[in-house]
Amino acid sequence: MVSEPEFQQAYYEIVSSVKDSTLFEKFPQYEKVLPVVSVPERIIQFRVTWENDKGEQEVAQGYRVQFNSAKGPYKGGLRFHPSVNLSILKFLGFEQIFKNALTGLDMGGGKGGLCVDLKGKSDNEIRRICYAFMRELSKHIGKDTDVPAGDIGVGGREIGYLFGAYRSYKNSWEGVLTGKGLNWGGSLIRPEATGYGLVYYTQAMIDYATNGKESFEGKRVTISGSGNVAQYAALKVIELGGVVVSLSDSQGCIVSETGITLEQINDIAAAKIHFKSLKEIVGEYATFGENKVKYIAGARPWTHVSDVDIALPCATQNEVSGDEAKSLVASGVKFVAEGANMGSTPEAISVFETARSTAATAGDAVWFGPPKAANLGGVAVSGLEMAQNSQKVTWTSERVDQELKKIMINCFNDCIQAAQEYATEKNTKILPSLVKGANIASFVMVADAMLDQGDVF
Ligand code: NDP
Ligand code: 8G0
Repeated sequence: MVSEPEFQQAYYEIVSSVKDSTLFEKFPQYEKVLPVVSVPERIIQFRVTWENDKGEQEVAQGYRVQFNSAKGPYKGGLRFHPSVNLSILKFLGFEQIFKNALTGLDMGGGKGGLCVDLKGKSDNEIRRICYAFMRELSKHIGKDTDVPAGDIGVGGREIGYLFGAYRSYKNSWEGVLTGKGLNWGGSLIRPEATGYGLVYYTQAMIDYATNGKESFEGKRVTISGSGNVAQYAALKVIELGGVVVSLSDSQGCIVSETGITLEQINDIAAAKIHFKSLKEIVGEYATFGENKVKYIAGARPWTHVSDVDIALPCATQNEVSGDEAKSLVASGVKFVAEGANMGSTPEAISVFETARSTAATAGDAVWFGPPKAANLGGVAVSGLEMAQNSQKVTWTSERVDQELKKIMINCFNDCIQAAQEYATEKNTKILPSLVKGANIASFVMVADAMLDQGDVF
């Protein structure tokens, strides 16, 4: 029986990459790391209860998975969503260990959340939920122990309430959360970082595959999601001359042949804070009257777009099936990079990886950028926020953006190097596997820290 399907999916992906390489043959000591790294150091599970606006008590299950601290304090977001359960948080926490290692900064891995639907809740209810959640979580975190941030359902507003609660319960103003407001300890570019970083990583892929001959200019890009990651990825694509042909939410998707505009994306960002659906937004905002888009209820964009060059899944896990991946390949996609964690199913990854490894030339190949590399810009700038907090300084947006670009390019190069050194595939002369490269490079970094410190013996 598969009791934790999402966690097992994430674990199996790493195991198959490292086992299907020469790593254990060259360095047998690494094999002992697998069973140890797969067990979280600690899981905290707790009751969260608050009063709703009608004066009734509500209750939900809260969690923090403190997965691995060999490389630094536990670091990773908090997800507030009705789908939250231990399997999902263990998969996210496990991914986070390896992703954080690839940033090159000193961060361990963790993830937490609350099984709740904030949609339709008033601002007062959201504040009471955040305070109630932090009443217990504050006992287990700290700036040198565990530093949470947002994730699905937890944005700037929620981070504000969570930080206020922590400060009040602990009588301490410290860098215990990232994604903070700019006038109370936040970093410039943190809201933009995941989406921008995803585009910088994809740019590195395009650059490598085309020998610097092509860029985002003129490329047609299909994006899913319409939250933090999707919005800033879309804005950066437009800035670089690309055309955003789709976005989506949990209810449906919008498709535009001529391109979703910057003004439309700004309207979506403003409306999403108030939990509006894309269907409502398209019907209510003037920018959608001027530039018509097609709304498709209950659909993901992948099978509704044509002539696309790039796909950026930015909503949630397992949102690209094997058949949808085939459809994307058939419509011309050459680059796929994941803003969402585990956006593609194993079947979809296999479609993309096969379209790379069996291609005759780089021009015919499809190249897949896995989430633990392609979306690490968010947590990387969280790491830079922690660094600024501990030095009590604020960097300019230009400096943070420069650092972000450097981190994304270093990570890309680490993935290429590890794939070329350890992957057993014969056909790496076309394009190396970034899935294998990211998994092997990050596994070695985490394994070395665990072996050095006696976590594995
Ligand atoms: P947001 O809450 O801002 O946006 C989430 C988006 O995904 C919304 O459009 C939402 O639709 C949609 N969505 C959520 N759940 C589902 C579902 N079950 N089915 C279909 N659509 C869904 O979250 P983020 O943009 O921050 O996160 C998106 C992804 O990126 C997640 O996988 C997250 O883990 C990952 N990520 C985020 C980082 C960050 O810095 N924020 C960093 C790295 C990865 P609706 O509006 O209808 O709710
Ligand atoms: O900043 C963070 O720690 C954070 C927040 C949300 C998501 C992620 C991620 O890397 O998935 C990290």
